[in-house]
Amino acid sequence: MPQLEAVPTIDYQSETYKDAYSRINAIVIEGEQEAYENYIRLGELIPDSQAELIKLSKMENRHKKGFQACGRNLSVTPDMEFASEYFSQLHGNFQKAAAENKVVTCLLIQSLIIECFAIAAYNIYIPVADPFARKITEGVVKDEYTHLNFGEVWLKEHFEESREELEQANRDNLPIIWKMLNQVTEDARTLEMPKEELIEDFMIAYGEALSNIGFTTRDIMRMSAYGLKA
Ligand code: Y39
Ligand code: Y39
Ligand code: FE
Ligand code: FE
Ligand code: FE
Repeated sequence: MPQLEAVPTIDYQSETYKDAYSRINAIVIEGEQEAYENYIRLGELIPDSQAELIKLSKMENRHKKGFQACGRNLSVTPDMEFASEYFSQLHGNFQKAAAENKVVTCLLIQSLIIECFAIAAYNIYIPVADPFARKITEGVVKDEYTHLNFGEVWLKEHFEESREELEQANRDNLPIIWKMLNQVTEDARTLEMPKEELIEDFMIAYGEALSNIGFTTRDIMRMSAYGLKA
C-alpha cells in the first residue's frame, strides 16, 4: 500500500519544533503513565473485569515506551515536570473518585474523556508526524479505541443507575480538558495540529461515546456545552 509521505515543510530538527515537542511529548508520556495507573486502579474497583483492565493497563505502559522512543528519536528531552503539573487537576479528580469508590466517575475521566482526548490528538498528529513517530502512533491509536469501548460497554450496561453521576462528572471534568487543550494550543500549532481539528475530533468521539452509552442527542448537546464554562 502506498504511504503518505511526511508533510515536507515540517523541519523536525528545528529548535522551534523540538521545543514544542519537549512539552507535547512529555504530556503524552505522562498521560500514558497515568492511564497505566488508572487502569490498574479501575481493576481493583471492578473485580469482575480485573483481568481485562490489567490488559488495558499493560497496553498503556507499551504506549508510554513507544512515545519515549519518539522523543529519543528526535533527540528531545521531555519536560516531565510540566506534564505532571498539566495533568494534576484531572489526576486529583480521578484519585479522589477512586478513594470514594466512584467507579462511574473514574470511568468517565479515564475511559471517556482522556481516551477521547488521546484519540483526537493522535488522529490529528499521525499525518504530520515524523515517519518514526507516525508508525508508533498508528499502532497506539487502535488500542485507544479499545479502551474507550471498555468504558462505553460498562457504562451502557449500568446506564440508569450511573446517569446522574455521569452528568456530574461531566460537569466537573469537561471544563478541565477544555482548559488543558487551551494551554497547549500554541505548541500543538507548531506541530501542525490545528486546535479546531482537535476540538472537532474530540467532540465527535465524545458525543458518539455518550450516545452509545444511552444519552439522547439533546442530553449530549447540553453536556457538551459545559465544556465552555472553563
Ligand atoms: O489512554 C491514553 O492512553 C491516554 C493517556 C493518553 C492521553 C494523551 C493525551 C495527549 C494529549 C496531547 C495534546 C495535544 C494537543
Ligand atoms: O468549543 C466547544 O464547543 C467547547 C464545548 C467544548 C468543550 C469540549 C472540550 C474539548 C476538548 C478538546 C480536546 C482535544 C484533544
Ligand atoms: Fe491519564
Ligand atoms: Fe494509551
Ligand atoms: Fe488508553
